[in-house]
Amino acid sequence: MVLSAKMRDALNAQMTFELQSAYEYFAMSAWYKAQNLEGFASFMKMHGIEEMQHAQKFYDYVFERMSEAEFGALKKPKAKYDSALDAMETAFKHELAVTKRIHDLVDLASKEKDKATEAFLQWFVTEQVEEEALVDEIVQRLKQVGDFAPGLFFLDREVAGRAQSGH
Ligand code: OFO
Repeated sequence: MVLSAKMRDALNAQMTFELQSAYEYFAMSAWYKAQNLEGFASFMKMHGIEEMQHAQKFYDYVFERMSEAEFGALKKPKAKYDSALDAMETAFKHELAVTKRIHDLVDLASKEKDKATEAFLQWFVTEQVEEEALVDEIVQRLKQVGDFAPGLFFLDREVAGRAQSGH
């Protein structure tokens, strides 16, 4: 069944937002790299790649529903942060915004009586719980470390391991 125009536009907007998320995380990765924090840089790069895969899921789904995918414009991502913590807190806030958007999409699907889209979105609902928890955990660790440089170096290596294992 073809998507309703409202549902199609909302899913396309989310596809663009996922690409914007990737863009923000790649820019964050570049900032971490410039600070010689390679572990955080790879973590953010992996996160950016995941966001591109999320965009791909929306893209494929819109086609599966015999509707047209439409790309919106991307904004220039933020390039400078005050600290490793500032960048990670920004990522956390961004994930909260994603969660809100996904939940709004579920509400719209339910209003449109679109059961298939509601089911499709459940994967994202679960994924957001995981992503929020993961980024929050790193924010909390960064808060514990504070300005203690050796602690930050240690955490950077730990986060590098996370980026490799994907968790
Ligand atoms: Fe990090 O989230 Fe996509 O959906």
